Amino acid sequence: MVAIPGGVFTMGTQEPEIQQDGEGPARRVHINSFYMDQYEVSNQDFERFVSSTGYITEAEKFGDSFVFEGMLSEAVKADIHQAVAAAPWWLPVKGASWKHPEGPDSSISSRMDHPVLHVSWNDAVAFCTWAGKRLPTEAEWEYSCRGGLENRLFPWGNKLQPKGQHYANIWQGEFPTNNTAEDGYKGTAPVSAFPPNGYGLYNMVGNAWEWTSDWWAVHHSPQDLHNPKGPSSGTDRVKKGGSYMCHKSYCYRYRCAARSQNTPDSSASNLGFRCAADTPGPTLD
Ligand SMILES: [Ca+2]
Ligand SMILES: [Ca+2]
Repeated sequence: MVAIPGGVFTMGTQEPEIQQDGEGPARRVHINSFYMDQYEVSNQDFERFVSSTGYITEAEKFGDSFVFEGMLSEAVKADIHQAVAAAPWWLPVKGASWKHPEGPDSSISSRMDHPVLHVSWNDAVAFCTWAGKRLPTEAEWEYSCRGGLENRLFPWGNKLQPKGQHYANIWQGEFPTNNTAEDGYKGTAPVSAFPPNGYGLYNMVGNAWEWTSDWWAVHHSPQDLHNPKGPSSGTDRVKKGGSYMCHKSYCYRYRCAARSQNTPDSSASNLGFRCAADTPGPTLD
């Protein structure tokens, strides 16, 4: 984990790109020092948790999970006859889980250092609790994402590709039909890929979406806040950072101020997490 110094920052933005997501208004937020995982939780990390606890994820209990169509084999696709009307590229795949991210015929054996996927908010909380940690609040997550920079779009600044270099795993080409993988990755990348931000954190934007502890709401007080924890109740939890599936044309959410949501039992092939803590906590290595 990395020690994140306490401080005050501007959360959200006065120039929201996606109005309905509640990216604004910009507000001053004070954050106490805390610790943040340097990387997204990897398959290797999650396997250690499962082998020591016997934990069964919600996707495994439900028997299916959502997978991006572009990652599926023809055999798996031929078996599916329902889709999400608003996002037809999401297919519910029987047997998809963290161990089998694209369904039963897929495996994580060559991706142990990639982010764990198909973990619900409830699964993420179980992992962090086991590790002596907790999920970050949305404010802690965004403060971490900004890496000490004020009012920038991305963890490294305002330019998506400084000097033509890729700083995150997102989508190049036409979504959802043509993924050129110009950044080197069609799906997820290792959790240590791409340069870290000013706090030494990797893949805060892109790669896998990351759960936070907050309930979702789109109206925020413009007042100064100290260590906000979000609304006291709700139906969905906040996720941050976007994923390898994000393209500016339809999901410009690989920005620190961007946000989205899912129900706490949802899981998908682009959604993972990292943990935070008040003290450094036990190391898992
Ligand atoms: Ca990519
Ligand atoms: Ca991420």
